[in-house]
Amino acid sequence: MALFDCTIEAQSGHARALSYETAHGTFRTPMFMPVGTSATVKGITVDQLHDLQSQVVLANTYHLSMRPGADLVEEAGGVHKFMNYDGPMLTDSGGFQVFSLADTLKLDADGLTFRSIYDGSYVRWTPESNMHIQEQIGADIAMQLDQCTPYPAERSFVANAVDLSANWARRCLAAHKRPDQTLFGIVQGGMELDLRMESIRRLRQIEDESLAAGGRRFGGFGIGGYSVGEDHETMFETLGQVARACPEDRPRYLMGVGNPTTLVRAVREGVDMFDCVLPTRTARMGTAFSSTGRMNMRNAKYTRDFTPLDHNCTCPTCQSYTRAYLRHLVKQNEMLGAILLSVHNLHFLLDLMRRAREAVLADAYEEFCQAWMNSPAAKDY
Ligand code: PRF
Ligand code: ZN
Repeated sequence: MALFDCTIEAQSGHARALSYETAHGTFRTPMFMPVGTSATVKGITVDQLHDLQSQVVLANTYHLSMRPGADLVEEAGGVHKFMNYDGPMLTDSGGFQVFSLADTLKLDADGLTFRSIYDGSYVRWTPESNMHIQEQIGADIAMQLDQCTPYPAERSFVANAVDLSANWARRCLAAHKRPDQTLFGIVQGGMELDLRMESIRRLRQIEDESLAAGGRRFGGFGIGGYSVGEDHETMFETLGQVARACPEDRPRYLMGVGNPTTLVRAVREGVDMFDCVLPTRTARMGTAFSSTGRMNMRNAKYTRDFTPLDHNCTCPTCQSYTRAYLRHLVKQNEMLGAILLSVHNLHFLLDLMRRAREAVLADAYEEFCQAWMNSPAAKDY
């Protein structure tokens, strides 16, 4: 297998099981990617990630380029060496962080200027400089610089973001050179189906022109601009058509979505990859995912509950610790509480996607989906 080869191993309805080659090993979809914003999945060691059979870790260009800086990560030998992780990694471009975190943001045709959340200093990014930073960080997959629109938004504003993101996609693809790293394009267009289709048409055209000129193609397609405040049904009105209009022979990655029921439904629509801070962030707030729905571990009903967190879970936390102990840790703000719940929540989503994959391989995805939707957990997410 050559680098960035993508094999469709099975399909069940629109749901797919892919395998994808990177310089740090093969990953298999459907797949959830834990978020390691600052080159760490908060509270989790790389050995624990390995034990959880996590496949790809996502890091953020925005955060790493500010602290400790892309030069330092490069000097360390790249992000893998820096964080002692040898599996596949992906960096988000920071397009989303800039638009969601920035208080002062100036956009022009050439790029954007914003103030760092770390020290208020002015930062200037162009598609070219962003590609250089992501090459310095050195993840296996880089994402194009894009403009994610909020919801609701004026149609003309969304149309403009589609145009800008397409122009940046062209410049990112032309500037991207690192041979052991691939670049994903990103689809925008808000909730407007025709703008989404226009965004995909532009990405395909950019790729054709690049290939004709002896350049590279996109390694996959990010689907951005969803989960920005709209309700789930609004997203699902267009998501399936958008996912399936992306090239069939490469991964489709729904960015920033981690709600278990949404994952199960999005896979049915033809989405392959997901990332989200939800499992680790909710863990730090004392909430556990479970086969019966969300559990707030601060709840007094767990005070004398000496049973495992989730009877149906095989994770290390559920093998060894009781609800009463976890409640105590969370109530006391002990860091072990956040760690043990993070392990459990990550296991929950990683395992859900492993089972989704098994269902696709058995051509039984519809049954898997129905079983999930009928389970007590489904309504809670
Ligand atoms: N663009 C990028 N990263 C993202 C998003 C996006 O639209 C989203 C939207 N849910 C999450 N992360 N570059
Ligand atoms: Zn567990």
